[in-house]
Amino acid sequence: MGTIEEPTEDDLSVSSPKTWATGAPAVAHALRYALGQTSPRRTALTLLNINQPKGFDCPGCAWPEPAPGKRHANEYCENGAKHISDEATSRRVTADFFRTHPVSELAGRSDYWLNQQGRLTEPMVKRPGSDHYEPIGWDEALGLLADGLRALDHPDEALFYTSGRLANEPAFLLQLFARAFGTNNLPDCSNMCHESSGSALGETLGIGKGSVSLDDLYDADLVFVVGQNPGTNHPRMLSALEETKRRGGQVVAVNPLPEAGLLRFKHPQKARGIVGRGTAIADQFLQIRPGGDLALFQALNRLLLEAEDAAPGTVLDREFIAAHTTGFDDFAAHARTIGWAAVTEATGLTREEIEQVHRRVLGAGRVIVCWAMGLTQHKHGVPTIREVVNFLLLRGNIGRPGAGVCPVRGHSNVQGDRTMGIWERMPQAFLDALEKEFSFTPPTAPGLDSVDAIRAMRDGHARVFLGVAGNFVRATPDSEVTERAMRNCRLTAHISTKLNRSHTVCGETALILPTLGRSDRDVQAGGEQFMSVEDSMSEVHATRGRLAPAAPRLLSEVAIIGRLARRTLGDKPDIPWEDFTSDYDAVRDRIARVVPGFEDYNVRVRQPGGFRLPNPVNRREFRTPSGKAVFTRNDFTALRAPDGHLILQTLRSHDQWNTVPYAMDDRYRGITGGRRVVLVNGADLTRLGLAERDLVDLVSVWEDGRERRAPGFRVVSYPTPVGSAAAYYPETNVLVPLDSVADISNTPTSKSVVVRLEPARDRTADGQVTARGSQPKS
Ligand SMILES: Nc1nc2c(c(=O)[nH]1)N[C@H]1C(S)=C(S)[C@@H](COP(=O)(O)OP(=O)(O)OC[C@H]3O[C@@H](n4cnc5c(=O)[nH]c(N)nc54)[C@H](O)[C@@H]3O)O[C@H]1N2
Ligand SMILES: Nc1nc2c(c(=O)[nH]1)N[C@H]1C(S)=C(S)[C@@H](COP(=O)(O)OP(=O)(O)OC[C@H]3O[C@@H](n4cnc5c(=O)[nH]c(N)nc54)[C@H](O)[C@@H]3O)O[C@H]1N2
Ligand code: SF4
Ligand SMILES: [Mo]
Repeated sequence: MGTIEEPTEDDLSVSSPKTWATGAPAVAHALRYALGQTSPRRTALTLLNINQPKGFDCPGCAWPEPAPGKRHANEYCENGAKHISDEATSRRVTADFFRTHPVSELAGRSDYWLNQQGRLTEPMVKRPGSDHYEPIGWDEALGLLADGLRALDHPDEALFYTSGRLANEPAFLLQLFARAFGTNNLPDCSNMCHESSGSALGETLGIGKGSVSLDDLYDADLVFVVGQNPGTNHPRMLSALEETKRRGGQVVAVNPLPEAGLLRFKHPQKARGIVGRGTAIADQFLQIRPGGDLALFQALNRLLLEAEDAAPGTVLDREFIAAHTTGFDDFAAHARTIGWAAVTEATGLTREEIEQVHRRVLGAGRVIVCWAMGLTQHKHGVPTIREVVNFLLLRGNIGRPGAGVCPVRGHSNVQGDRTMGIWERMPQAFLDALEKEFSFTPPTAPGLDSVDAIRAMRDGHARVFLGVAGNFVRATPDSEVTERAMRNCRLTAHISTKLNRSHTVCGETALILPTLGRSDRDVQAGGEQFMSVEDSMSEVHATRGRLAPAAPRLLSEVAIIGRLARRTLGDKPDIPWEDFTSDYDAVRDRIARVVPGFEDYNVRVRQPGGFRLPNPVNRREFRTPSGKAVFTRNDFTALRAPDGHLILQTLRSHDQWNTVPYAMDDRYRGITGGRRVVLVNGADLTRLGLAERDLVDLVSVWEDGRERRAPGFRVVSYPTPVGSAAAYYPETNVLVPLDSVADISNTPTSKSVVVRLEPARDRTADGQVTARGSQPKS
């Protein structure tokens, strides 16, 4: 395993993008990563337990597992195996490590290097004025944090950030603690992820979640996969789509990039998947311009209205519209004004292509639309998703088998965390239920989301930051602004499994509180514990760590939050934090009484495969003010970069988990040995006077006139639509202006950043750039 070298960007090699995803090489690739992290024995143990009824939930994405009887012995994908191996690594970060590496040095390290150091092992503190983390006992660490919280002038000066890695039980306790402390400041990764979906679905259907199950997906006649790269980010979704196709369904993929998994799929667990050509996934691929999806769905809606005019009573589900919806007339009047010239300009698609999709829709009794970040992270993300809902409502494709909305979630429990109350704006009914159960009055003023949390730290209105899982300073936009904001805090603390940049860009006092991961066995006073999670399709099930904990001094998240809450709050309000820690059944009993749908939680979560939360939409019950589903009228929007500029999307490579790159490769896109690359259409290269491999800086342009620069990117010619570009997150977060957010959801517009490419300014003497790139030189 040896020492970890900083990666350089000198080995960049580019081949043409792959046209298929998954298969034998993928499995070998995952094993290679696993064996680089730990022993063959631990690798085998890890892989035997992932996604099995008695094992742990994959800590990767939120794609659901098939019902227990229908699971493979290997119910995981290449990336799932990598995510779990990354956690189960045998490498360790010890007190010695921090003695050798001052914080100022660590702040100049790459995300890759920090993560590769291994699992955190003991609590550490960086005291004011010091440049080193040093060991601290748990009692003292939690006492320091509790004192910091209590010393604030107002509870709203504290921030409690989480990422969707957190399981239900600690998530419920964290929001309980924050609210008992007196604040709704619960920013989370969802603010930067599917917030636009939650906003649009809540407003139109009355609940901010997807409505479909795996069986629905299998039974659909037509599935749209929009703004999503499942081959990399939700690999087992491809097995589900393969099944849809086997049963005669069709798939339409909408994406600016010809992503490998959308085109062809080879199933790694089936012999025919390993050899041969595999299954073609997309029956039709629409290579859309960034941000063109609103126009696309408006055009499809107009075509449906016109088809109904031509053959009344045959196209729209008139009965459903009359009985279950409002706003149809206003929506329809507006939809009829959408013009073809504007649509083809906004989408980059031809009228024939869109009419071909329309014919597929007419031939499909049951339609599902799946989407992810390609829709949510745009300024008009919410209207786009509302237009998708209009599209489904027109033919009654909501609330019946084989049809519905499918926002495909990212983190394994991001949906569950919201269900548990991790949201800065939980509805009053939830707050009332908390009050009844715990006899205190939760604050009602809305808290801060991720973007507003940064503003509050920047402006000195928030002074203590606690991050539970996640990597706040790397996941958020405008890295330089965010880092200054974080450094402005009096006290920052992180409950984490692995070292990341948020530990190195810290407040005056900083704490690292190391914790058990998903795969670690969790033994408390009441015996061995398990936790539970909710996937993207509202299935709630148990997750139980099976490996020996990474270090003897780790505490579980539940224990850390429980002990911190006790130290901070004392016995006011009277909440039995110790009971919660010794037996997680005690937490679940409370969840059962506070959160609708969790009745008999402790019994039902022990059934193999758990249980599914009911979605009222599937009974055609819409919890909107009118009690009906809502058609909306959405202003036509198209994205356009000024002359000489491109619209940049920031996306994930095949070899990373969010802010954590595992390697410098992106196999399916044909890129190896470098992440500081920008993918640009060949015609734009010619127009901009650039050549393949040129070294450029990406400079983002925003109305505040401030220059944001990501230095040292290699230009790669790639089939992205003319006028657009793509580069990896988080290296490009420095370019996303804090104030460039989606309307309504306040989600950073990570998929549409206006940039220009300039010849690189800073090169090292030999003309090379290092992977450190934009990070401050220490
Ligand atoms: N291996 C791996 N798996 C992951 C993650 C990871 O980092 N690594 N992250 C997890 C998380 S938290 C999330 S949220 C999900 C994210 O899953 P995705 O949303 O698939 O992730 P991104 O890489 O952001 O890719 C967005 C896709 O949208 C396309 N796109 C960009 N702009 C547009 C547009 O305007 N219109 C359309 N139609 N398409 C567009 C891009 O070309 C790309 O294919 O993945 C989860 N799974
Ligand atoms: N430019 C740009 N920015 C983006 C995006 C984008 O597409 N483009 N995507 C956004 C999206 S969709 C998301 S979800 C966010 C992701 O943002 P985050 O969720 O904040 O980031 P992660 O990289 O998933 O966090 C990784 C860290 O989590 C910790 N961790 C891992 N497992 C555990 C665990 O079991 N317990 C605890 N306590 N800690 C653990 C480790 O210390 C690890 O370093 O980023 C957002 N930012
Ligand atoms: S599809 Fe997602 S949840 Fe399933 S094994 Fe792969 S990464 Fe894990
Ligand atoms: Mo996400």
